[in-house]
Amino acid sequence: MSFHLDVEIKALLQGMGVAESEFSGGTLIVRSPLTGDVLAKVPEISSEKAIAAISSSSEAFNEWRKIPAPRRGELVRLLGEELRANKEALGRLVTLEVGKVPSEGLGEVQEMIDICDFAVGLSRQLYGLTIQSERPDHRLTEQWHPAGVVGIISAFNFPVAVWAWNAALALVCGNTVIWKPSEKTPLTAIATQALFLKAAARFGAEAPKALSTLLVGGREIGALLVEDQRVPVVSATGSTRMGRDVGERVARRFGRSILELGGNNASIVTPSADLDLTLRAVAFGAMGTAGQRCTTLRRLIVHSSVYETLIPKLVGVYNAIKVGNPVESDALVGPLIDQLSFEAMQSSLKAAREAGGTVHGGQRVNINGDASFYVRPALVEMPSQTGPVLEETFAPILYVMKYETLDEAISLQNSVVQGLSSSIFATDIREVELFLSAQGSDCGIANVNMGPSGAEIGGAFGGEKETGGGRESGSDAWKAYMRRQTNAVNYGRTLPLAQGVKFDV
Ligand code: UN1
Repeated sequence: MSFHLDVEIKALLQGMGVAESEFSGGTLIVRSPLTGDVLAKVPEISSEKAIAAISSSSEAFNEWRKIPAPRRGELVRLLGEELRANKEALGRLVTLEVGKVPSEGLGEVQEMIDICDFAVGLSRQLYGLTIQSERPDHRLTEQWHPAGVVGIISAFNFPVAVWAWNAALALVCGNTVIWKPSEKTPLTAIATQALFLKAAARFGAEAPKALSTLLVGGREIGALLVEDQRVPVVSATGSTRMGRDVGERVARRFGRSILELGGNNASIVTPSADLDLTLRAVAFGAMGTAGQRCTTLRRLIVHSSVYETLIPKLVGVYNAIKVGNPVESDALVGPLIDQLSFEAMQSSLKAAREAGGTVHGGQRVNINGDASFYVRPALVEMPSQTGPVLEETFAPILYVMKYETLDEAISLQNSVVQGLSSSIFATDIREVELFLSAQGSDCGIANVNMGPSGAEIGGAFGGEKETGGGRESGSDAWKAYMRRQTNAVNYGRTLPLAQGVKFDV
């Protein structure tokens, strides 16, 4: 092998300020999907220590909420500086731990930097409202207060950006954060926490010790966050199965959850589409990140008049795309995260064949031996939207179907249980506007002339139906990390009651 992953990992982590004891001698074995090699053995936290960490975080909240929001923004600005200074190293670590191609590894860190910038500006806003009171000499307003400890449960595929979306907002809002990363990606989390601690040290003593806490461990550690009354907000990214469980348990104790769950994202290609642009967008949307984004394009709904032009070309792109180890080559498609993911992909392809689908690609490619799982992305022509097409398989499978009328296409796109992202390829304004109207896409994200993935941080990110309804990142997503308080003030000398009620004692 031309590179030594464990040696490089050690140098990267130490370069970002991580002590060796944090990634060696532990029980959580971390493998690189690039080669299957063991990268590190990370110590896991015990339940007792995790419960104590929740206590420390609640105490830290009592201090942090007193700091003015623009000053809290300064800490997030420093975090953004640390991320800028360490972009190459952290991006590389994302590539080694998750298998993302280098530009996507770096892009993930850029997304963290962007949300820090966004949150710094937000720290001087967090606006409330003034509302007209129905009573004389009264003032009615609404203001936003921090919620408390925010639990963040993140998935392997965006191992650090999703933490940053949540943490940057939560921190400027005056909350403390506790992070339970995916068991598959603790190293990028440990590095990110080290960078946070550097920023906090530069910020000074106003930053309480337990402002941001990292809990490396299994499911039972995540469950502690989900069950604990002292964690009023739980933000969880992952499968619908996980989210249904988290959502129910958090709701039972009247906590708030922000859920980012499965996607089964479709694009509609209309007769007016620019087919060259469509081809490139579909390639990135469906094969980028080896199909392992929640926003990955999974269903392509193509008008019958352009099907015969577009699909053979697309199959050509699928045949030509370079699959490989992105550290050793200029491959655009890296490995799947692990064997389970490979098996899930193969079983979906089998089900697709049984349902009458014609499969192009999808076979395993031997790049770095038996312990890594590289595949050729699969394009599957389906006679109808059935079987595996209705499910999210977290792998590069694109199901392609034909349609005749736009109403039929929109109805196909909407008739799955997931509702994250969607897009239309069209230059006819009527088609575009219908797709964006109330009768159009039912998803949280609806794009025009681009694929469904690769959202910018400035917009609210999230989806409807079994995607969970949460919104993170831009727009007014910050409100989910705060509690709203309505304030009515009587500055007169009488006591007029609302609704004209009389109660003279
Ligand atoms: C995810 O896959 O968990 O829109 C999030 C995108 C990225 C985020 C994806 N900005 O593809």
